[in-house]
Amino acid sequence: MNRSTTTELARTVDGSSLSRHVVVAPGMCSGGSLVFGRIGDWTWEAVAAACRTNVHAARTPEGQPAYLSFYYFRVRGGDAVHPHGLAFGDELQVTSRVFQFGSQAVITLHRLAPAGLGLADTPLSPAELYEHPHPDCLYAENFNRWIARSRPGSNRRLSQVAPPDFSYGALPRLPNPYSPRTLVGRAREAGSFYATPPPGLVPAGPAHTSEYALDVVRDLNGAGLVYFASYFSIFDTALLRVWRSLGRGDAQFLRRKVVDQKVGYFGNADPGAVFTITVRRWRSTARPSIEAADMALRDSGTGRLLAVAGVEIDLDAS
Ligand code: KGA
Repeated sequence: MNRSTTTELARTVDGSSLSRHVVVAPGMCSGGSLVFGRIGDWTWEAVAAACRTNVHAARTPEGQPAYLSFYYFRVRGGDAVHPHGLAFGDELQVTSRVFQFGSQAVITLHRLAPAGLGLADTPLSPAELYEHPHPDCLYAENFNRWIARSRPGSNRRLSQVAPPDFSYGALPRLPNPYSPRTLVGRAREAGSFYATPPPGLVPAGPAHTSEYALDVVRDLNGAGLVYFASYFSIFDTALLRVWRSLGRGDAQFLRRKVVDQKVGYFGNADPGAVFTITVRRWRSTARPSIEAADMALRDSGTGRLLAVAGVEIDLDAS
């Protein structure tokens, strides 16, 4: 079939949406963070197209590099498409839509549908993602804020600065009830997405704490920042240690089905940083196969909260 030899064909659906046919290739599927990296690339492409901004080489008004940084990343796995369930050659229809979120931020929503569902020409509405998601599809929500380094060469204090050509006025607005601002703000304040435990979740066992030394080979992106997708793999490294301590095997970890994952990014780090990661587990009383991990990543030297993650996994699938 000719189509399956083409990895991606993006087309603009309207001023705020991109649609593409994707054949899953080795660079976007694994038990790690590759798929999140790819979704993030689609966010940048969608924002570049919708805002007519050179996202990939953006500059502050003073001419310093500006980055469309990831501040919150949520992904919800579906029955057919879920983050670690993609295989070489799977065909997807990916629809991405960008929403305005103030003068220095954007929200981008993505639907990864099995190509056979025929959703290529169905626009992605916020109500679909937040209220009636298709059970087979993977949905992702990216909240990005424009940043620049406050001091050249240091990632420790990033500040909000949008490039002068960032044009967001024509974008649709995300309806207020769907805004992740309060959810993320609370997670930052509490160091947890589970400060108010969701109904039906009860603590499972004691908290685990481990250290992770920033790996400059794997964790930095081409701009020298800790790569947003690496936060996923750093949290997964901590979670895998917990699974091993429970006697669970690596094969089971690789087969895990993520039904929901949230990551909030509150700070970056420089080479030489060591992180302390705390993992608390929860289990569902209604569905015993559902387990949640509530994780906080802090700079070991200063105790500063850099990121928080919450992940819900269906153990039956692994
Ligand atoms: N609880 C406690 N303190 C809070 C808070 C809360 N809920 N909300 C805000 N604050 C504090 C915050 O700590 C800060 O205090 C001040 O209020 C302003 O917050 O001045 P202080 O004492 O430090 P605000 O307005 O949210 O700004 P900020 O957090 O200071 O700065 C925003 C950014 C986005 C710069 C910051 O959150 C940040 O650095 N986030 C990490 C972004 C990141 O590194 N993403 C991954 C990088 O990679 C990436 O994105 C790409 C593109 N990649 O890898 O390819």
